[in-house]
Amino acid sequence: MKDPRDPETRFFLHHGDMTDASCISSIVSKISPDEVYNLAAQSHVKISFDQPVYTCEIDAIGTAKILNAVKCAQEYSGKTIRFYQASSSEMFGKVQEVPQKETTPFWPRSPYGCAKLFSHWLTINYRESYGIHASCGILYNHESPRRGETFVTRKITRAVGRIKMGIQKKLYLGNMDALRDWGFAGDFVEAMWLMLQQDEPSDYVIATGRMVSVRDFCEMAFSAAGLDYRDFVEIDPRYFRPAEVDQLLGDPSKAKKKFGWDPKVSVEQLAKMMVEHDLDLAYREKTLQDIV
Ligand code: G4F
Repeated sequence: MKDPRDPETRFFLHHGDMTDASCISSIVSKISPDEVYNLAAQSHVKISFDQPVYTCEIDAIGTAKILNAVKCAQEYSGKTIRFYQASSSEMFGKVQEVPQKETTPFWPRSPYGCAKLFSHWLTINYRESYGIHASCGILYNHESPRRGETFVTRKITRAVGRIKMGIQKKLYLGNMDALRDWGFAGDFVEAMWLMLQQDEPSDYVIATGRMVSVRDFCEMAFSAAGLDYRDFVEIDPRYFRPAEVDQLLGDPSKAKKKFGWDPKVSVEQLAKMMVEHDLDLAYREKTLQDIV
């Protein structure tokens, strides 16, 4: 008998590819999951302008493949499979209302935003057409020390660490006036799970309800290491986007009311957490450089 506490028996990785409908289908029918979280994406907004077709293949058509696999598996086995779709605040783009809520009209400003909007509506369509327990989390920017290094918060905190350790001189950024509602990924993932524990599926804005600029985030991150960002940050037009989302501010009151969700980590705490992690990383980098 397998020990259910053994991670080896509780966690398996199955190889798959979002472009391959047959493999997605066979994985879903083979494992017969209770819950499916579709976080698969080409998730970088700037890259989506350079790779629009690939972005749509994964972020839009990929969702159609997973949803259809869930529908077929559910029809075949009779078992309910709950589905989470990672919708994005990027769908609000040129915002039609401040703050944005679940009923705010969408106006995406990038191939990424357009692809996510397709998936958002397709998820709602599967819920309405086939009674699938499918919910969309309209998540605002969520960050942590695990964030990819080409997203602006991590790019900044990586630079802070490296500048502090003397292995980087400058940080080049694009639009520092962009405003975002940044939260901690750990808090936001809890909201995803809570959504699927509800009796009825629905769509929820997940945000902190506070908006700060890229410049403000720089200020917080550099000062957490005792530095003044103005001494190190320069603007490089390469990082501007063909169309920008100037501001995003979410109203998470539906999630709070329905399942008591509240973010616990402030943007100041988040910046400090990421800087501490990246100071440590840069220290190790520097030590390695000094040895070899
Ligand atoms: O960190 P970002 O690249 O995130 P963005 O574009 O807001 O998208 C992220 O959040 C979305 C949720 O709203 C997700 F759906 C999406 O997958 C992703 O996780 O850029 C944030 C802001 C932008 O306005 C950008 O123009 O920072 C500005 N920015 C300024 N300089 C920069 C830079 N962004 C990046 N990546 N690199 C820069 O040098």
